[in-house]
Amino acid sequence: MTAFVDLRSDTVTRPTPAMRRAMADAEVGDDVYGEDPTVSRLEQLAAAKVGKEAALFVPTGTMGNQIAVMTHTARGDQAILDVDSHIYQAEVGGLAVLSGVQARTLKNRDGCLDPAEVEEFIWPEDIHFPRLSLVCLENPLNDAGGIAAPVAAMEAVCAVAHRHGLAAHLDGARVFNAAAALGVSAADVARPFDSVMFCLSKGLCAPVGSMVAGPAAWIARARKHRKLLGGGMRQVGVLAAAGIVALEQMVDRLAEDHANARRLADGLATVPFITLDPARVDTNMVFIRYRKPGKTADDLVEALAERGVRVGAVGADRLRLVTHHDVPADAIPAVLKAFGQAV
Ligand code: TLP
Repeated sequence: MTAFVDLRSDTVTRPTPAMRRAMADAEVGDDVYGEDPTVSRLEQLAAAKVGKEAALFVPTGTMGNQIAVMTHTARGDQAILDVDSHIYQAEVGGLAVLSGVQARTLKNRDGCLDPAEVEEFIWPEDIHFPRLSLVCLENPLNDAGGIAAPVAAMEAVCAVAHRHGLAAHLDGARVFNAAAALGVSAADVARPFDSVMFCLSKGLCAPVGSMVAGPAAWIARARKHRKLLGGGMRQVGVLAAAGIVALEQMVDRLAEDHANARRLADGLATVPFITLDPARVDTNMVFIRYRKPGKTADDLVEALAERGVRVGAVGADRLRLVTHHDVPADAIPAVLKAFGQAV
């Protein structure tokens, strides 16, 4: 492969040798008939990891979130979402297109919605009003800097939702990063929610796949929605096998990515024209501003690429760097040197 240090996302991680071996050896069957033993094993393991009754293997995080929205709502319903959330911002309007759900957005404070603001949004029944049926949170909240909101903050929002008969879904694409940052288990992070989606294909290095978890009867309905969306896969144990390795072997090392992100943030804070708040680096993401007169984030992306470092521009002057398994600790000084030259 290339000599690039690729910090664009943890989605760029490649499957580990143990995953490739497990994939080659996987016992498989037709999963639409419920006959793939490796998928069943992954689903049981995944449910246990997030403390839910059952889980469903889905191709992507996007499909997992959309299945969750579809399973919690009816057409014409409203959902309360964070304006910075992936479901609202980065799933191509799927909730409107696929589920006929209207988004009502609020802005998070430090990575979590304010329970009082959520409660204000919940109007009493009126013949004119759409039914409000769902609140979605995201932890860690990617676009807010990958910050991990404390469990108590999430609990307070879920308590409001439940008091008013709304369901609560967690986009926990990186729920194990949140858990590591907070010093709790993924089950603790997911506990206040009715359902959770998490990805195997990001920091956990599986090539493909995400999980949706929740009560068994709800997962049975979600399974039907997965089929509706074309996500019913056949001998998919070859992919689930990598997912099992992801959950068994790759969770405990995420703290290394967090330590590397912090090293990166501390170093970047001393680079001219770059601003960031290292105290906001909770997980494996570092968001920075590049403010050099006459230059844009895209210019910096290009100058870094010439020096073997890939980062992503997420705005005119904003960039995101994500640490992961394929960025070892000893790559960080080289990245900082490239920044020093590129600015
Ligand atoms: N995030 C990707 C991009 O889409 C932005 C990334 O590089 O971070 N929820 C969250 C919080 C996510 O960050 C992502 C992917 C998803 C859902 C969707 O997962 P996939 O890519 O598997 O559909």
